[in-house]
Amino acid sequence: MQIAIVGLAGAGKTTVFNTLTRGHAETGGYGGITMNVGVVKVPDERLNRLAEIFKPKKIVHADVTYVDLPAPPASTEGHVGTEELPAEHLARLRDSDALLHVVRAFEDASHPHPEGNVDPRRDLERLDLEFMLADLAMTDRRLERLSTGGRHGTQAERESNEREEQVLRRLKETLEAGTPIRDAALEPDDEKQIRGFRFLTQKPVLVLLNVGEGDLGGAQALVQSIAAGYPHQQALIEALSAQIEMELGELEPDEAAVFMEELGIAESGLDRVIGLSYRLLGLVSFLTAGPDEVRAWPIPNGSSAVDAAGAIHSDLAKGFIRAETVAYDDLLELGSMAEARKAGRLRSEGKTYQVKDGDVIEILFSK
Ligand SMILES: Nc1nc2c(ncn2[C@@H]2O[C@H](COP(=O)(O)OP(=O)(O)OP(=O)(O)O)[C@@H](O)[C@H]2O)c(=O)[nH]1
Ligand SMILES: [Mg+2]
Repeated sequence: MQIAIVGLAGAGKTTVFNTLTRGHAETGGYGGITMNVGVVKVPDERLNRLAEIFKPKKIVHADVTYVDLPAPPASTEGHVGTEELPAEHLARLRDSDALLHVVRAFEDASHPHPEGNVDPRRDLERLDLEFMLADLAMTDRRLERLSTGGRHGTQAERESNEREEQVLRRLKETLEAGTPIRDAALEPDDEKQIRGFRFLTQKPVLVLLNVGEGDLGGAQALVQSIAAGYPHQQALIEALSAQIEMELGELEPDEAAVFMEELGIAESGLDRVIGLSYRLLGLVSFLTAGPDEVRAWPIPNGSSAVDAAGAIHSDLAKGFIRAETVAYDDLLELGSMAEARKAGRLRSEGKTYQVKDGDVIEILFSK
């Protein structure tokens, strides 16, 4: 899973990146142009508990790659700012599974907002607009190409081109109406047709309002007021103080716990953002456990046992026989696979079984 951290200049993107990756990338550039990439293990207490039972050689967490991107230049007549990002940055952005959109909501007199005042709604809409313009430019280019070359080829190719043209025309209307593609409610076949474009406004988005350290008390009210004017699909809105979270991340865990209690922060920003990303992407984790490793595997909610097998290795999906499955809580209560089996809690599930978060699974397969 890869998540792109996006936002206008000076919104706090790199501060959020440092919080998530426990990193020390340089902040305060106000229009910085470097990209930072970091891989974060998804915290999962269950793996530690399972390790006590299985004593594996290693523990493997699910991981998330965060990419901290510079703000795109503002679009002007004839220029789409986002497309002027360096190719490597743009590729990372397009390859991401979701966006983490950081919006400045903190006041700081020593770093005045370039627009003269702090206005999270305006800033949120501004970057959204930039991404809509980027998607529109891509749609227009493809439609242009289809209109000149799309009538050639075999019958199947022509039909596919016609269908693509229909979907793209619809998306063009959607974007021109100021609506992101994620709101377009595409049929699965249409979605498949345009998947290769990796449209920016099709990606699920987690909007993070970066509030000042003194404003945490009013953060939920701000979230609600912004959310009321943001009726989009696959969008979550949350608030945190990136500055505080980054400082917390630099403390020893027990010091951080004391500090968090004083500030009334129940869960660290890292845990919260990762949990929200999972929710946004509709992911759950199933677990595997044995003497070699104890491991968490993220899969889309609703995946079948054979999908889970495929997440581990395509051979396991191909030769799938059954999935020996026990719920994490049952395994923990009974203490071992053998006891779980005796108690009848270890189930033999077939290909179509719908995997649940925390299922501990062993795939039996033929080679
Ligand atoms: N007071 C306050 N300052 C913050 C907060 N978050 C970030 N800042 C400050 O705002 C400035 C910009 O933060 P960055 O994290 O560098 O922002 P950015 O979005 O990465 O900026 P660019 O990459 O230059 O576009 C830095 O001086 C940060 O210390 C916050 O929650 N409160
Ligand atoms: Mg930065």
